[in-house]
Amino acid sequence: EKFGITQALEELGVKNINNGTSTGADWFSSGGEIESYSPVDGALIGKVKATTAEDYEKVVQTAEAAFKIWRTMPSPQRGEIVRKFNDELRRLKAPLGKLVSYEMGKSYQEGLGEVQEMIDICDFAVGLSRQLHGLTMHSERPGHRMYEQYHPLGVVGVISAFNFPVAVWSWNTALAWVCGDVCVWKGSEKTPLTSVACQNIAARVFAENGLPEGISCLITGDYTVGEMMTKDKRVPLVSATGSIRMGRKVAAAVGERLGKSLLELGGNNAIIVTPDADVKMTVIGAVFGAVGTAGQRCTSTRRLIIHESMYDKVKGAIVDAYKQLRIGNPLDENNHVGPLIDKDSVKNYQDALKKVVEEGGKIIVEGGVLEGEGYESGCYVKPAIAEAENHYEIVQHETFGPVLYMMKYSGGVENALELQNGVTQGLSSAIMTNNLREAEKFLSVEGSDCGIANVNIGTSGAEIGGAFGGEKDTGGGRESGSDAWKVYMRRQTNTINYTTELPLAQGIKFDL
Ligand code: UN1
Repeated sequence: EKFGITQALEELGVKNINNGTSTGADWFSSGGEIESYSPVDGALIGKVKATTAEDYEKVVQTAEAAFKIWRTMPSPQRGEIVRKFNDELRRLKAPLGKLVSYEMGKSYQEGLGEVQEMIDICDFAVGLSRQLHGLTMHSERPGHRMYEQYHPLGVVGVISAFNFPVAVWSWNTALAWVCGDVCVWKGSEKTPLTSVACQNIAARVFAENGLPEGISCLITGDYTVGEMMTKDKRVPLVSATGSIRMGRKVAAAVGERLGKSLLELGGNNAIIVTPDADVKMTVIGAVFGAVGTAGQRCTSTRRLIIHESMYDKVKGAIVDAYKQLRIGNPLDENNHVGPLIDKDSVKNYQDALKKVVEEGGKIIVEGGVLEGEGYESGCYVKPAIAEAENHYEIVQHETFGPVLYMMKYSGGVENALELQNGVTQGLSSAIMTNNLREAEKFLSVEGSDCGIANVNIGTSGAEIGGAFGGEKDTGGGRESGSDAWKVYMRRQTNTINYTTELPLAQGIKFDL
């Protein structure tokens, strides 16, 4: 039995593997089949059916009916349900982490890490369920009280990507649930089985607690299924993670009907390495950032902006580190780098390497697709590094794979910041420095323009406690920690008059 996958699927209740039928949680889909192949070994793991327009209608009605029940449950009690869901995540961490690793291709450690993010956000949400605070204000009118409260929005649509097939869903749903919303989730069609596994866990917890499954709904399929939600007025908020191209479409469709969207789109994340950087830390941060998850995180390090005085030293240390990388089966914990998600992604990676050379870049760590034993899926590639200039078209573009661009800056940190901010995306950024002035400049109003700005840490691996997301083409949305919950609720300002007079605001006199 390969890597214990069959057992993991059984523990997760993902049924009927490879017999051509659905895999559980199947009330939501009756359309064409979606096959899920593992990039690890190219094997067919299972099939699910796609959601049709009729299925979608049923799903939204089920979700709307569930909302009527769920919204009246006190929020701390909803938190208690999230706690129970979290107990199940803790119990099933290993099989779910394994399925994530096998279906998506990230290392088992990172698969477990992703489930850990789910556990952490659920803990956060449980605490939050007692802290959905609004403010109270002093009314300008005598005998009046004014305060604000937050009410749930209704049906929240979640569109997530293959690269974090479970964590990003939970960032949205754990918060939305305690806020009193119900969720309809369209996971990536590249990772449908992890979606089914999560839906099964949620459905079981809701059923065991006498609650309708419609609090959590799953729809499956490609962008056309996502469009059913983005165009649907019954879905007041759509939270979407994915490419900038996808985000533009979502924002336009949701905006057209004046809905809300929360967008977490591409990044083009850089680490600035100053003359005061700790080289050892820089190497760890940069290499993990560039090759971790095979460069398929939104927060992956795409660019290194190195001061000329440090350039040769840092370049040498990083090129040496790349020589130590072991590429192969991500379920084997000795490997650092697993496969890309599919062959289209391999093609994008190859095109990027070709393009950077055409534009004048110089490859300093050769890439290439691996062949032979262990690499049968055709999705394993060598992490590559190119010396390039920031203005190259390919450098401006996010390639979802292990391609790192190195460039030099001279003079002060403001020159590095100009390069760093000189892209259309604005997700994550980092500076490696022991110089207080440089670090503070980087964090200042004149510094990084990204949603995430780290000092002496790489660009990837954010904790759930902070708000996650970024500016410019990254879409402006914030998910996960801090006060990101507010976007899942509608704010109401309430003013109560406890007198027998009716004074008007702004001192207006209106005598009858
Ligand atoms: C993503 O790639 O969409 O900060 C999410 C990180 C992870 C989440 C990445 N905690 O790298």
